[in-house]
Parts: sequence; C-alpha cells; structure tokens
Amino acid sequence: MSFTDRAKIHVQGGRGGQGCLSFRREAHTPKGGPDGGNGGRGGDVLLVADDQVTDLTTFRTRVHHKAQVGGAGEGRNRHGRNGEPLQVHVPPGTRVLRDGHEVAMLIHPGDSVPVARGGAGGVGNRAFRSSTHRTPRETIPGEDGEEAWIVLEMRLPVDVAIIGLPNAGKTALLNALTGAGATVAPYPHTTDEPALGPLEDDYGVIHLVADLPGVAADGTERRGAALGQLERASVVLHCLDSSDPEDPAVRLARVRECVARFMPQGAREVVVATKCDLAPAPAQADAATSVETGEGIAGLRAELIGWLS
Ligand SMILES: Nc1nc2c(ncn2[C@@H]2O[C@H](COP(=O)(O)OP(=O)(O)O)[C@@H](O)[C@H]2O)c(=O)[nH]1
Ligand SMILES: [Mg+2]
Repeated sequence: MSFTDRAKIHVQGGRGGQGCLSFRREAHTPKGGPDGGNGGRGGDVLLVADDQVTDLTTFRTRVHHKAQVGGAGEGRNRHGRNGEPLQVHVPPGTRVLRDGHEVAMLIHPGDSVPVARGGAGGVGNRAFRSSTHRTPRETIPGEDGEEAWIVLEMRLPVDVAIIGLPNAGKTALLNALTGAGATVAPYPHTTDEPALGPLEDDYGVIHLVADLPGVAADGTERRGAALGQLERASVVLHCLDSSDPEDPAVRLARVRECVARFMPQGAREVVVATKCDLAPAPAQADAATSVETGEGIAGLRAELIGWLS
C-alpha cells in the first residue's frame, strides 16, 4: 500500500495583453494624439485546497492548466481587462514540489498558493507620448505567463500512528493488526520507509494505520522520517519492548520528547507493551501484546475500532 498519491502537472500563467497602437481620429482634428491603451495582466494559476476533492486521480488526465490571457489594449486609451486567475482545486493535505523542493503545503480547506504568475500587460503607444515625441508608434507586447511543471503529492490521512524506538516491534504490530505484510527484522533501521495498513471497522470503513519509524535509538528524529504523518492521527500506539532491559520510563520519555512537536491535540496515546512472550509487560503499559502468541492483538484491534468508529 502506498503512502502517497502523486501527480505531475503543467501550469502556465496567462500572457499579458498587447499594448495598442492607435491615434485619435476625430472629424475636426486631423492629427489626433496617440491613444493606444495598455494590455491587461495575464491571470495567475492558483492551487486551492478544497475538501470536496479527495484524491489526485483527475490530474492523470488533466495535465495542462493555463490561466486566461490579459485583454489587448484598445484605442481611446482603453486598457485591456486582466485575465481571470485559474483556480486548480486539490485535496487538503497536498504538498507542492517544484524541482524536487517543497514550495507549499496546503493543509486546510481554503489554503492557496500561486504556482504560475500571469505575464505583465503590454504598453500602448499613449504611454510613450512626451513633449518631444508627439506621435509615438512604439508599443510593448504583453509578457508570457510563467510556466512550470510541478508535482502534487497527497499524503493519505493516517488515523492510527505506531511509534517507538527502533526494534520495539512497530512493524510486527502493524502487520498483526492489519495484515500489511511489511518487513520485520531483528535489527534496527531495516525499514526506513513508513509502512501502511488498513483497519476495517464494523461499518466497512477503512482506517489507515501507519508504522512511523522516525525515532532513532538515541531519541533523535531520523532524517527524512515521516513523523509529520502523526499530525492527523487520532490514536497513537506507542510500542514499548517488554524484553528491553533499559528503564521503560526513560525509553518512553525519550520517544515522547522526539515526537512532541508532531503530536496532534487531543490524540489518544496508548502505550502498547510488545514481545510479552519474552518478558512481562512494564507497569507503564496500557496493553500487553505479543505477535508470537497473539496475546492482546485481537483485543487491541477491537479497542481501536471502537475509538475510531
Ligand atoms: N518474541 C517476539 N519477538 C518480536 C515480537 N514483535 C517483534 N519481535 C521481533 O523484534 C524484532 C523487531 O521487530 P520490528 O517489528 O521489525 O521492530 P521495529 O523496528 O519497531 O519495526 C524482530 O526480530 C521481530 O521478530 C513479539 O511479539 N515477540
Ligand atoms: Mg520496522
């Protein structure tokens, strides 16, 4: 199961409108002055987070997104109208990358970011008139809009996050709860990528459980870790290895300090003792489990479903 949905799209701001070349023509004034107006600005392309949009699939077929061009200037000093901005609706939680770098993260509905500016409008010949230059014939054309290829990346919303020190049994717990089939290994840091599994409740609704291997053994945040995924979780399962001789209180504190800035407000933290077939659960644990014997797994799954439903 993949963590992210991705799409690559091309965005282009509208071209600016032409500047106009024109001279006033009136019945009784044979030599009218210059009156060519300026062109309007091209429209910008904006990305807007919209909670009616739930994934990026539409962008597989809609790749090019171009804003409206600016209107051309006209005679009688009329300026062209500005091009309408183009709003491209994306799901909340979309990351925007350009040349591999994040340029924006649209989290809440209504968040928006310009991704391609419209070109400046052209200049009409009226603007070139001066006391020494009474019949200017120069104009400046509108500028091209900015264009770019950008990558949209939508993170799937994680409902349950599994955290803990390396080797605590996070991946094994994810697999036992969801059947995700992620790699479990007897040494730390085998699985750098967060893994994801589905948990179906009694109503057939799928909740996503993620193993977030973002905390290093010394309690620092691992580079490139997806701990930000925690931000939307409503339940956080904190794995505590029962067989580890180090003081459980110290281990818990180390992990909590590392994830503190990502912990969502109001999320429920559950301390899950793992490997209870090897040693008794520490006193700090809210649940005792073993993937070897199956102890506590069905009970924890049922509790999770109760909290999520
Ligand atoms: N005996 C026993 N070993 C376990 C249990 N859960 C995990 N392990 C072992 O602990 C090691 C680390 O597990 P893993 O899930 O990869 O830890 P992670 O680094 O936190 O993802 C592996 O060798 C697992 O087989 C358990 O309940 N009982
Ligand atoms: Mg793991």
